[in-house]
Amino acid sequence: QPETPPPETTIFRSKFPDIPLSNHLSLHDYCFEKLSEFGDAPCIISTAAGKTYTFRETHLLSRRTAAGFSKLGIKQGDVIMVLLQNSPEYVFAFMGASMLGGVTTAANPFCTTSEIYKQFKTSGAKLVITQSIYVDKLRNENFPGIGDGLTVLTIDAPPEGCIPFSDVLEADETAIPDITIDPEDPVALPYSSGTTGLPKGVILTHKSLISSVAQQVDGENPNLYLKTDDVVLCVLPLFHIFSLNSVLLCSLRAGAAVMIMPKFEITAMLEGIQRHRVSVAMVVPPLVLALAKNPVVEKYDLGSIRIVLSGAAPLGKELEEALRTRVPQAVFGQGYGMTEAGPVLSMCPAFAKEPIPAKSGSCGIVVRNADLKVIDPETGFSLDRNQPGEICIRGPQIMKGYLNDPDATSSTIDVEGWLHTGDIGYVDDDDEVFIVDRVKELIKFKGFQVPPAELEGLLVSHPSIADAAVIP
Ligand code: 4UU
Repeated sequence: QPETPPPETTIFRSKFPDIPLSNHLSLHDYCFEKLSEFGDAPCIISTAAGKTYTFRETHLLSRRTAAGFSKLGIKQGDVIMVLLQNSPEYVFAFMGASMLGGVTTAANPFCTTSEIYKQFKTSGAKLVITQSIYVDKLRNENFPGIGDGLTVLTIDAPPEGCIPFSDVLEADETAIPDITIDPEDPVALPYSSGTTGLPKGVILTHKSLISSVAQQVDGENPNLYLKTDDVVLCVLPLFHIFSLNSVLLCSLRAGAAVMIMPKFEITAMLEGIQRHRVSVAMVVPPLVLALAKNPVVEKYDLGSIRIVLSGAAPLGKELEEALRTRVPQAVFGQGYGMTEAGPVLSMCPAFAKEPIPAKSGSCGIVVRNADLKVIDPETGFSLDRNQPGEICIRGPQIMKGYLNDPDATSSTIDVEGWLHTGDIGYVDDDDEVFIVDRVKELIKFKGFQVPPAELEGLLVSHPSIADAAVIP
């Protein structure tokens, strides 16, 4: 019996034209490329420290950090681990590492000691930057001794054996070693369980992150139009790719300020929004819930907000409607991301400079300079519009692969370069992406990943549990 040939692949593209992408810059040079245009404009507003850093100051302090890391022995290709709440030092450490050709792996400070140790160990981190309250998480039998094999910097008063981060900020910025960065070199190593198993290091290169940022904020008609007078809310944790990429890196590139808050606390956030006239609020559904439902919101002026961008988890229509009544002047929409995808796959077109309206519940349109397809998860054949299937993405922004895990890499990115997301969705007649389900093993809690395999491992480690299966 002759088999029926596979149908032709239906590829979905952005409605906005492709843009030229840099193929030679390092991430820090790309982000600070327009320093001469807006060097004196505010870059980081720290609510906790009551301090504002201009773009020029942020660049200088990042360079000093690079020189300071170099003095501590960090070399090109080395990994540094960041275990921090959002803070200006996060930015200096990430950018400073990039300037040395280093790689940042960031972890949630709420992770347990053993989770942090696994990431520390598998990433091969040479240095940890944290806060004094989390230093105890680095003291267990597995970690090398602090100050004795393990270098730990704290951004506040250092406990015994730790080095104050302020030391690196005093290094001589002209002492950065002369290195050449290849765009294919890694710069960020977030951890994600992907479609199956335990968390793995996701290799994001200079090229991937530059491409992803450019797909959002570059060009004549940016898909996510950030202006130099924008103030972007940075309350989502920077150890998650949504905040690192769409909040921080996009704002740096576009010349917008970020208002950095160490953690989500509704009153502090509302005060910050009112005081600093926040204009772009990047949020996750639990934050939308707080903004839409908490009565304290009525006491504050949210009139400065022009964009609300929600992502990282599905958002119900009722919640969206409830939020609209609280910030009626703002354009509301979603972005759809996945750590491995660099991370942004699609973005609401109503955020563009020349906006195109989007429907409620949609995750926007596929980003520029990328291909998206929807496949039948059984046959792998591509599906047409309005037919739900597994979403796949291809483009210069996707990860290079998982660290030291060629099998997981090849089962996620196929030979044609398509990254399989494990999300079920469809593209409608207006090119808008709708996510309807998930086929991968993943639970999301407040936008954070909870890999079932990790919970199963924890459960079966209990002497009275023979076997366990965790499902959403
Ligand atoms: C339904 O969640 C993220 C990244 C999100 C992001 C990044 C930049 C959103 C907007 C933006 O601008 O990454 P991960 O790796 O933590 O989780 C990925 C998974 C997806 O595969 C999908 O299942 O999180 C889910 N997800 C969403 N689901 C992400 N965004 C959405 C969404 N609706 N808008």
